[in-house]
Amino acid sequence: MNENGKANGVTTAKKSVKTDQFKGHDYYNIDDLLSDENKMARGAVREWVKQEVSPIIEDYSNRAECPHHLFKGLAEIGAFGPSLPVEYGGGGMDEIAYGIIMQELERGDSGIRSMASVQGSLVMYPIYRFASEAQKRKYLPKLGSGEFIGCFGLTEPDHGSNPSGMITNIKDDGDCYILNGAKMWITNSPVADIAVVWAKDEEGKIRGMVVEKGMKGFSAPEIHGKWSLRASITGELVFEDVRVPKENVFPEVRGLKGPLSCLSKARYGIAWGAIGAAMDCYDSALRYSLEREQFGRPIGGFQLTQKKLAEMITEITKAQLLAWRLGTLANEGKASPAQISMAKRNNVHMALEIAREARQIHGGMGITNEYPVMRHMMNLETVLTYEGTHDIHLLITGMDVTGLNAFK
Ligand code: TGC
Ligand code: FAD
Repeated sequence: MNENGKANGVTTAKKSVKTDQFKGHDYYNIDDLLSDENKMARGAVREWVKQEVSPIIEDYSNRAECPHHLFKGLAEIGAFGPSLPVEYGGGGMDEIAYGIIMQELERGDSGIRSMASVQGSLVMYPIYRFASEAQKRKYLPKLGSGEFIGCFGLTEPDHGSNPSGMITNIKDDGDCYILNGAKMWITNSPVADIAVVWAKDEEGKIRGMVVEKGMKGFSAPEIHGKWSLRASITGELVFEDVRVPKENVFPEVRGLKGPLSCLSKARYGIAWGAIGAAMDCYDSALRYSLEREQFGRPIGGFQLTQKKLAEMITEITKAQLLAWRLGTLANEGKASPAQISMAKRNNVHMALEIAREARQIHGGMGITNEYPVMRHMMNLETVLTYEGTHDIHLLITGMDVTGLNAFK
């Protein structure tokens, strides 16, 4: 918005609204359930997002460019592996702190939260959990400090929801394995220094390994043309007879539970993150409803607008309670994969519905980048699909409650 009230060449009628009219998002006093450490982490990340992300994000998203310079800042605020041990590059905090950090990042943009989710939960976590001590010492401090960027390669061009069908494979060749295959839709792959890659061995067992940038036969071309998550860089991973040293292969873990346990960590973070995107859309819609007048009064005075806003804050509150309870279970090591699936599915869908309703409240202005809602809405289309689609998570719940497996 410029001084003349023009946004993107469109004249708007903005009035200033007193923020003390806002009730905020904490409708059920969830703050009372948070520790001081949780609140401090939230405050620090919220401030960082305000300073570093909000002023630039529309521009980067418009240009479909990833603000890579934020990697260092993300490391400094402890966004990479908040609940991993400090000695391995993490933040040493609890799972609720991890969730709330993801919430605040996604209030800025899902792509920024993705940068942190991938680095912490999909790269540092598998190395911490599955790699040899030497590999942990080699990679984790550099990942935690943002010196190294990592990516996670599970999805293949022909195997998305069904990763167990993967064809990427390794063959034993003395002191190394020869890796062949391709991965698709990999967040950060074109800029990554290392990739955690999942491939089948000669017995057909899924193995995890660290592949380093510069290894002969390894490339990571960028995928262009995304209308969603435009401030996040996505690419492929292509392996043509890449010689991966044996010490880079995770020694113990076999099978799909390796990558799926990393996904449980990341899906948990998304269940919280989506709330942040929903809050930003709700804030914008509430503010606009009080500023914008039609028929001689603020549109927030119309019953249909109030219905939208009341339902938004109700759904945000339900999602917060779901995330908080999931967090307490996670702190006790008791959050099951199916419970995580339910929260990821519910909260992302909730956020997408809120983005759509918020867009309506903004009328025509809602489709512009003067407001954050359309960007969040487009981002959330990806969030609904990655880390397991909306329907895959429904089937995981279905399997859990019936004991019958719809996938086999
Ligand atoms: P299934 O036979 O059910 O399971 C195989 C083994 O894995 C265990 N398991 C889990 N372990 C930990 N956490 C979980 N969430 C787990 N889910 C299952 C399971 O107990 C079993 O263990 P064991 O000991 O018996 O071997 O496997 P399935 O082949 O039938 O597949 C089930 C299904 C469909 C649910 C699974 O394949 C799935 O979740 N598919 C969705 C794929 C997915 O989510 N891909 C995400 C790719 S990464 C990504 O999107 C990153 S986005 C990054 C960003 O934020 O930018
Ligand atoms: P498909 O599996 O082909 O699914 C297509 C449709 O069919 C979906 O609606 C799905 O729900 C439905 N479907 C499939 N199977 C069933 C079934 N059994 N019953 C009912 N419906 C079914 N992957 C990574 O490994 N690492 C990453 O960093 C990563 N980042 C990503 C970033 C972006 C921007 C995007 C878009 C994706 C990313 N992914 C990543 C991949 C993501 O996890 C997959 O897109 C997702 O798992 C779905 O796979 P797919 O796109 O092949 O869809």
